[in-house]
Amino acid sequence: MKINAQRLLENLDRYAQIGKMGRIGVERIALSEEDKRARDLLKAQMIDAGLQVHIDQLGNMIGIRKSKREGNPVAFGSHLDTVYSGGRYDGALGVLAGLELIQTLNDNQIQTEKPLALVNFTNEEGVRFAPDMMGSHVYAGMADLSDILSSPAYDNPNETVGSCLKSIGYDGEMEPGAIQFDAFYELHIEQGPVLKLEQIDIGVVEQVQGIYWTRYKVLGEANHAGTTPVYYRKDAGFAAAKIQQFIGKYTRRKEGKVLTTVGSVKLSPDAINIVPESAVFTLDVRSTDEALLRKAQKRIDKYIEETVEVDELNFEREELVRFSPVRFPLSMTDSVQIATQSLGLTYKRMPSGAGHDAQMMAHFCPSTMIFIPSVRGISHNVEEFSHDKDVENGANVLLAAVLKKSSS
Ligand code: HGY
Ligand code: MN
Ligand code: MN
Repeated sequence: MKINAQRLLENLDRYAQIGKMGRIGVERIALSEEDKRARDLLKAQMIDAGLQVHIDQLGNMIGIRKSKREGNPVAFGSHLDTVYSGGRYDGALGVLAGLELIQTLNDNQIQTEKPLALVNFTNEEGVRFAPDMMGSHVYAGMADLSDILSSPAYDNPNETVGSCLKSIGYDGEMEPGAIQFDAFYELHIEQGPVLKLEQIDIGVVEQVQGIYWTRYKVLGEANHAGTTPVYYRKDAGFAAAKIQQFIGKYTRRKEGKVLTTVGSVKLSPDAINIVPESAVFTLDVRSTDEALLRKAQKRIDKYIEETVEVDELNFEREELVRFSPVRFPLSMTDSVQIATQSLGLTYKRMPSGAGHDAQMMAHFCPSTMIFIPSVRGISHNVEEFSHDKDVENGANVLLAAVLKKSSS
């Protein structure tokens, strides 16, 4: 049995119109009006596919397909939110391939032994509200719901996760985690260059990098750009530039083992003729090795403390995310490999550089991921693209793996 590729591709295109950006890009920020529209469409399609829809208190959407017997459902899904100037596949592929799986079983009147669950997790990207993988993080019982609901938007402290959930009408009743899963599968684009470069159809994901997110605020003193001698300056911008240099060099010295990114830098008052009073910047550190993660974080913090001291400045440090690397159980990664082989597709067992909801689900039930190739390895970019054939292959691997998992 195979999925209906045309229906899946059309559905991907339909969701890509919600928050459409440029030629093929999408910007659908978590808890925004666009997120609401995509959620409303998914809810209608879940009901249309005969699923029992549950919305939890963090807006996670779970559609249950009943089966021959009671029990914990085999779950699959991902997220509908995107980053700023994002792509149409990151997240949406996993949710819509999951919906297509359900529709294919309906077309063929197939009843599985175990129930099935299609999931859309809230705020996987974390670009407006920390932490990322928020919905799955809470669903897996790894964070306190009330803390998360009070998490403020980076760009507007008056807006919180809770207030925005309410405004889009997805502050559900169900307690996160109330529905236990038998297993969890996430189909996702690789978002890197490996599968494409090696001309491989499917990535069998064995582990996911750990992620540390920290926000720093370096505090100097605003002063006149023309009258303030160098020795008299408390230049937060210059200190931040030195720190960024150090961070960039650090990741190049540890080539491939640790990745560090300064993705956001905001100077204030941000004027051409004023020595910057403050510099707010973020640090994203990643590695599959927790010890290297900790070492990198410690070394960078030490450099920041030294730099700030020498320049007679102050600084504030806010830990946003500390997610450990996870390794998926062999039983689950083998189930993806077997499904891939049964379809005559090539595969590579590999790690994931990006964080995913499956990384959180790994703390809740046996989980794993399926990757398809990303053209030019581009993602978190409006040019993100995967070929139709790869989308179809990924969805068929998901169908085969879930069918097997839910048949006994
Ligand atoms: O940051 C990540 O890796 C994911 O896209 N949220
Ligand atoms: Mn994603
Ligand atoms: Mn992403």
